Amino acid sequence: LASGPVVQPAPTVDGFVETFLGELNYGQGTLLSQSTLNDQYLALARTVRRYLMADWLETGARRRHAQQKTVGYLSAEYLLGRQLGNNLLATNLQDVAEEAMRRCGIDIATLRAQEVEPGLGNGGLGRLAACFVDSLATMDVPTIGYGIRYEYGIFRQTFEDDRQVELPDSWLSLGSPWEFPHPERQVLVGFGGSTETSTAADGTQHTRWVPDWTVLGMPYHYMVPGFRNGVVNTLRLWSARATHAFDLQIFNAGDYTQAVRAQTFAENISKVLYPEDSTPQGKELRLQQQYFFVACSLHDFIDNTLPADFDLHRLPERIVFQLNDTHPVIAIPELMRILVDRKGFAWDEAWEVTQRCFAYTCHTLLPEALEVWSVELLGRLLPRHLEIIYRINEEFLEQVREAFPGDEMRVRRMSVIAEHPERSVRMAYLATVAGAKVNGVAELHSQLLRDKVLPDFSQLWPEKFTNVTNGVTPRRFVRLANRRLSELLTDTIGEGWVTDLDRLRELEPYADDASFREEFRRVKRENKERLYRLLAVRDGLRLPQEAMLDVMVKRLHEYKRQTLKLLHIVSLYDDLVSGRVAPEEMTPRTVVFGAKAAPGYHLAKEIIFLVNSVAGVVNADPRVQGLLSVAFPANYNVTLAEKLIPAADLSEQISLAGKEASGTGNMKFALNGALTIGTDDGANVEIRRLVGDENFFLFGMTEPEVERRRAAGYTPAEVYETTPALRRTIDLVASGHFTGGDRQAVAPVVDNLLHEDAFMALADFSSYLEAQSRVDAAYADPEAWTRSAILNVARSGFFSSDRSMRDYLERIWHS
Ligand code: 26Q
Repeated sequence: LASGPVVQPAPTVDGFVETFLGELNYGQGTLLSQSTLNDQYLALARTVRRYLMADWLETGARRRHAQQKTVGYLSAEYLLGRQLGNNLLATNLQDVAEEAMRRCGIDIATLRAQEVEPGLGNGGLGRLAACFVDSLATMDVPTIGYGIRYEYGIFRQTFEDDRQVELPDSWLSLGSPWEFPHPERQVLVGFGGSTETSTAADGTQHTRWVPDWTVLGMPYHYMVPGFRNGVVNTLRLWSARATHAFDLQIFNAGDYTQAVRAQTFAENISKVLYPEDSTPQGKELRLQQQYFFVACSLHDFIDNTLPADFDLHRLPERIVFQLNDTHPVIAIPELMRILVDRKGFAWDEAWEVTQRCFAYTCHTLLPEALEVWSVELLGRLLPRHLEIIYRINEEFLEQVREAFPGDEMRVRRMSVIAEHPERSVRMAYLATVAGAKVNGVAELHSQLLRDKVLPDFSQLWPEKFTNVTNGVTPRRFVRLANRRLSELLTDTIGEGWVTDLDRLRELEPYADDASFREEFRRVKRENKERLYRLLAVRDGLRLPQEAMLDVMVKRLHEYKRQTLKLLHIVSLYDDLVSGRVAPEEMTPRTVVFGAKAAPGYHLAKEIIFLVNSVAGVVNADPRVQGLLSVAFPANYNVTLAEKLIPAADLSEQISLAGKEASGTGNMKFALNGALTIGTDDGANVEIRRLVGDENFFLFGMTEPEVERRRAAGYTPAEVYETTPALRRTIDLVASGHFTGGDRQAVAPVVDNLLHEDAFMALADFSSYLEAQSRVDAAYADPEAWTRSAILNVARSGFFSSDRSMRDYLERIWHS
């Protein structure tokens, strides 16, 4: 058996053509001359897949043999993005495949465009999981990514009359060449029912859960290739199937339609990704999803991955489950149940093992986003788990009483069970009590997590808390998305940067090299041209080539403050049309937004409407032609991000300080040579520290200033009254200028800003505008701007997710 990863020899174009035609003929059952684009895409994907298969099998065998500790990444979301390009890159087959397709008379770019990306995530958290598994494969860390194979991923966004309309994302409908169902690894999962306790002859009690309905989990395996290192790890996503036993019963009772309905009911569990990424409702189906994938995953590892005779007392030597936010936290009582009820462990023994098997990553600071489940619902769906949670809590609270005698207030504050407004389980507290480690996702966030979200816990267990700043994979977000920059980098400093991003430092001296700056600008220009060609075809947009490209892409949220960006645009527009600023004084700008709003988040949808309305009027106004344009291409996703980010000059990271846990788009922009305008929030803080103050446009209140301002009583209307530029801007919006005179249509956003403004956009308006003037001035000096852009690239190597993974290994998984 091979002991290390084996890198396969490079295949030939002839061999590739032969395999491709074989897949087309015998896989798709068609002739090249008869085949559709989709036939060709599927055949190409299956061809690439074949080149990965030997490495996949070999990696699996090597992992089984080596018996090392595995990382079990538990995440309800993986926002993978398209697979074909990534897998061609990982296997170094890009050129061979392109030439092979050319010989068949096929343009490979057209085939790549056929792929519907697996959008199995909402945004940052899901994309982070995808970056992490990429890095772990590239670093040859034994990893299993566990998650849910949603039949419908994040909705497809369209606009009708400037308003968001959601369409289902049926990403599987044209065939899914990257997945492998494994029916032999199916798992049975129970729900509902009750618990039974019996007492043995020796007096020991034994509890058993008797569920009243079950579903099957069907695993689908996805390849996670490392970058040209012969490693292919596995992502295992679960799909819900009806059990035969269940419907047979009903069939036998003669009720055919009822049986079919039962099947549909079971299969609903993995039907659709919930599109809310904050303040989610406590929906029963969502809890079913969470328990479903977690139960499948634990069973899969314990009973189908470990050797049959493995002593589970040593489980922590073989697995660490990383909890990607609280969504998989029900895994904690599930492992306790497995060990105590099924494997005969004593409670204390099981607790000891469980505590060492889990670590928890928190991704939020918003109190309303902290997940809680009502005791009523949890007890109905998972009665045994609720009992276990109660016992964990009892023993934990005893520990608190011992550490802080007489402090019953503290005990109530720290209880895993909240009493108000209804009795419910605080999942973040459960994760903190049970996990060996708790981490935030950027330095500032981890600090606020300790001080604001979980202060009592960090006082009790200071050593539990740590930080791991997020990162992004340079393979997808630089090497694949920005081929031109990648070639320039490789020509300049060699190709080592792709797997050792700190080497971008070697670029620093070139910031002062005029011919390198010229090349760097050429790369940006060509990326812009490519983007504008795409947006012309995709969205019918015509954008000027020369203007500064100013990009704000992220989920639509009040705290992220897309409205602040919008106020800036309106203010620029007003300055121009009112003559306060002469055309020749204006630095031409194109602003691009990309954002999906949760379908039930009404204010967010009103903001989308307003952005589209402003874009319509601005773009049609001849007075600002070529000086100011606004584009809002629909359906921002990973695929579009890969086109937008490499073309951007300016990255908008303008959340209210203390609200954005980290951000990861901010990192992608910096690595692609955009300058950031941003608040002192999340990972912006670290970006600014690394790239240098002079290469970053900082504005806005700091987190402590936000706190003080709020404590003093924040009244947005006062800011409006006392800031003339703001007043003009809001008045222009409120007048209906952008909505064909309809004042009613803008009222939801305007009224909210004037009377609520929960995220203090108005308070930061002046500071933001002032920073934007600095941006305009800086952009007017191309040499200085380019120098800053190059330094952003050179100094952002820290934000590789490879570094994040090293930090997790060092601070969390190896301890
Ligand atoms: C929870 C329960 C029920 C339904 C939905 C949810 C849910 C789903 C997704 C709650 C939250 C999310 C996603 C959160 C998220 O993406 N957070 C972001 O995580 C990034 C990676 O750490 C950070 O960079 C961002 O700052 C953070 O907002």
